[in-house]
Amino acid sequence: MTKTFTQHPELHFERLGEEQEVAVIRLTRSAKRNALNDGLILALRDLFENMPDGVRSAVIAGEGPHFCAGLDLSELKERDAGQGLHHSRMWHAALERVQFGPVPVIAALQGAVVGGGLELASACHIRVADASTFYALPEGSRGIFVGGGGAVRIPKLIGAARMADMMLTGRVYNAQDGERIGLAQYLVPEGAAFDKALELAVRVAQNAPLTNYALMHALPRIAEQPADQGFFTEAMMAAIAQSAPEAKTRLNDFLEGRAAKVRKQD
Ligand code: 1HE
Repeated sequence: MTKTFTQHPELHFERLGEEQEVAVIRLTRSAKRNALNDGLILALRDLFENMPDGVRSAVIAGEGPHFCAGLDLSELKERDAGQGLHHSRMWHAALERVQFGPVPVIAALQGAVVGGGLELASACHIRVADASTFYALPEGSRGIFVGGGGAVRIPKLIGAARMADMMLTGRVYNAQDGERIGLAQYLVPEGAAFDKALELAVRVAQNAPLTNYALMHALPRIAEQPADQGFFTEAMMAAIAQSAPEAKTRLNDFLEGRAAKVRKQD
């Protein structure tokens, strides 16, 4: 069955790479600092649920000087408790499709990565930040709370104490400190985040699909299991991965000198 998603005017989609294997998804609402309104959140979900066949990794980026200013505050009208609950659950459903979707996702960050923008970034598997990046959770000062999964995902990156500090005091982390505490895995010069993210996405796309699946779907679950169960789940996943024909081909390639060695990086 051919998958199709509905094109959204503020969510640009294209495919790059020699085999068009990398999906590039760009928030194109720079006049509003890529603030995420309900339409954009639903479009993200639709896209990840209907990612075209042949895509093996993805990059999420924001147009303009900022990655994403978070929730579109102009839509934050009076909601009763039930509506607020469903709104948050809508974000959860969309970002769950990013984190546990079809392919690893690399976020290319610059400028503001704030509020729901940080929640979106934290649902991605790799974050590449350029030197202009800054991170904040202004929900604390807006009288609200995170609602896009941030309370679950952000403490896994930086710990609950640092997240509480960001929300209680309005602390803003710059790019260097963000990388130091674990908000991003890569820090690159200003303007270089997209190219680095694309380079990584091309590399990630070369992995065996089952390995990428294990890293996206098994690893985070194993990390949450008690050690005894985690070891067991790891053994099951290892057995499944190594029995795939592609794993056997790759192992033979190494043993017969056709595959790259691990080399020290400069
Ligand atoms: C917006 C938004 C937005 C900008 N919703 N319209 N997020 C925040 O609390 C962050 C709010 N935004 C900012 O602090 C700043 O806009 C930025 C640091 C991101 C960028 O500053 P700057 O000087 O480049 O832009 P600007 O002049 O502040 O904004 C340009 C326009 O974007 C302006 O609209 P305009 O019609 O006057 O031109 C802004 O109103 C608009 N804009 N950010 C709506 N967020 C699932 S729960 C998640 C909860 C949250 O994410 S709360 C945190 C929300």
